[in-house]
Amino acid sequence: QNIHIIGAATTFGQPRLGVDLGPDAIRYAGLDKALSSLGYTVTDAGDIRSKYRVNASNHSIKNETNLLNYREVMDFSLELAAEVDNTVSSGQFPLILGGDHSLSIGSLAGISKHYEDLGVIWYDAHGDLNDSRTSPSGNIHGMPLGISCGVGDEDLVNLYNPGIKVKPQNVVLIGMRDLDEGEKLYIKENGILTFTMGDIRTKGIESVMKEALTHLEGRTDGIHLSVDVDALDPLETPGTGTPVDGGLSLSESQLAMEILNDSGRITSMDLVEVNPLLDEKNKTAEKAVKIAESLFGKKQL
Ligand code: DIR
Ligand code: MN
Ligand code: MN
Ligand code: MN
Repeated sequence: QNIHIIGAATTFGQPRLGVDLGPDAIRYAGLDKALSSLGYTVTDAGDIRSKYRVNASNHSIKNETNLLNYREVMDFSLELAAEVDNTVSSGQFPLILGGDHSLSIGSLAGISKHYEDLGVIWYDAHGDLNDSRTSPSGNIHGMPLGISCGVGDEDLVNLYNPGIKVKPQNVVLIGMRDLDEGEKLYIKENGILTFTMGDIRTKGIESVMKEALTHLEGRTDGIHLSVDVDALDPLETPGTGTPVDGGLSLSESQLAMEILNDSGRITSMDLVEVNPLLDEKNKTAEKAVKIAESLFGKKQL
């Protein structure tokens, strides 16, 4: 299958500048070559880049000052959704490089058009299930999964194609170690299958990934994988805006990706929150490439 890379060069979902350079950092770390040598045809759409400037004053805010850069995120998401939609229509695998995690609003809006029951595996330290009422920060990168499940601002929820993009029962959270109170409540009320770092330490990553796949078996007709590099420990991936100690190792993450590859059920992927301005010699982008390689079939020795 053809892999179509889409650079989602956005930074408006959070305040740390430089995450919009993530797609190029991952390219420089050798993504195209790594995937080509696994036998794929790789094409690259280049970057979708916001028409708004990051250093402009008076960025848009909506709903009691708690949806920061609302207009910027909205416009970007629409553009990304269309590109992702076209990619799926043409039978290619969309690999979306970020950019902050608000980009998943757009990627899920584009992808979900093609599935009745899209599954989502959210590999992250965070749940990204906030809405404008529960968010402690107003940063939209803490909200994309909630928005895709139909919670929060109506215009963001109904962006690109009206309605809920993902059913909460089709979501699996992996790597959680920094959940806000509102997110915990949402997870509980909706019975979202959640694997915290504590669960991963107890059960092991292999059995966690198998449980995740078993949960999505039968009920989903495609699975979108969203990897936030802050799922990994900051010792592995320091170049990211909201690092949280006590994360996954590279090797565990590679094994997790290998298991997903073996299942043959992943139909699209985001690889997000790589910020080269916070990194040590592009180390984080190099880890991102290794994660993609494992997802596309490379085995650890
Ligand atoms: C926090 C941080 N839960 C928020 N979220 C992050 O602002 O909503 N997501 N960093 O990746
Ligand atoms: Mn294209
Ligand atoms: Mn995230
Ligand atoms: Mn995160």
